Amino acid sequence: MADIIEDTSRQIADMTIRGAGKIARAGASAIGEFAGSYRGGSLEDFLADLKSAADRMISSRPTAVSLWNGVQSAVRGADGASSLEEARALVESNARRFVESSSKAVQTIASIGAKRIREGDTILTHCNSSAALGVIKEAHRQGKSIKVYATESRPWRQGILTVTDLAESGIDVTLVIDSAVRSVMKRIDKVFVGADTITSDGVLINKIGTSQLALAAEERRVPFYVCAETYKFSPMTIFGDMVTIEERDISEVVKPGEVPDQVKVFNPVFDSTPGKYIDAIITEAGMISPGSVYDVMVRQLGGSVFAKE
Ligand code: RUB
Repeated sequence: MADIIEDTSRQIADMTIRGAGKIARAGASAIGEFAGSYRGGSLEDFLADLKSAADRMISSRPTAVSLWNGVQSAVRGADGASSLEEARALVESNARRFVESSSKAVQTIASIGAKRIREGDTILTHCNSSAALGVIKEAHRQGKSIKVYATESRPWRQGILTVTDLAESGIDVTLVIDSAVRSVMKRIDKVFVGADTITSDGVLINKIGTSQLALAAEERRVPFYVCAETYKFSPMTIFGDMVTIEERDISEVVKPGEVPDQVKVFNPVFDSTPGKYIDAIITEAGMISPGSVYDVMVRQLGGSVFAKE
């Protein structure tokens, strides 16, 4: 397997590259680079190697459908090319287009989402989502005086990235441990989180603990917003496929020897939040209700959504 594919999938698997948007862009770029530097013989060889590269990339993290969508966007149409050169050029330009459009989507979400934030709002966010942080930072950039609470997000503590980013942007930010969520909800006006995957019936799959934010928000009638580019919508869920919830190594939770050997450790890293707890999903195509995900997906993907093998 080409170095670029091996290196990028390893960095995605070990979380050097993380966050659903970033892994999608990294996966698509790696496939584009793979095509650009391909030095094999025939078109058939290229298509076979491209398929292996795409499979390898997609398998690096199982939950975020963004990675699947990014890689599929990069390879789309290659099998209809009439020469190796045409196929390579197509994959390179597909990858570039995906990276550009996905970065633009994050900016569009920031400007749409910032409209939901009012002067004086206190916001809660979870983990480290570029889409959610884009919204919060855009509201601050517009001059709104806001406060943010950010969860630590055990075990990887992505909350440290979040509070550092927000503090460096000049935002008043407070770090809380994950189990403080229900307790701090009384201070919160709005919750903004990101998404790894959204199913066709509007269920959110995001960092473990997201669903407890949603429950605590529901209890206090605090609006709960999901910031998600539409490539986080999962076409496979239309057909009833379940989203795989990644479980990671127990070494992320306990140090060697810290607990007796017979203790089992369960480390699921994402959870699911039913659409009934979500007030709106902020996408680059506008703000939608969880119940509209299917329609948006069908409109965007057209007939190709039903072309599942
Ligand atoms: C990150 C996480 C983020 C989403 C969205 O989990 O759950 O909320 O990926 O991120 P991990 P973004 O750290 O395990 O990748 O909005 O940046 O795409």
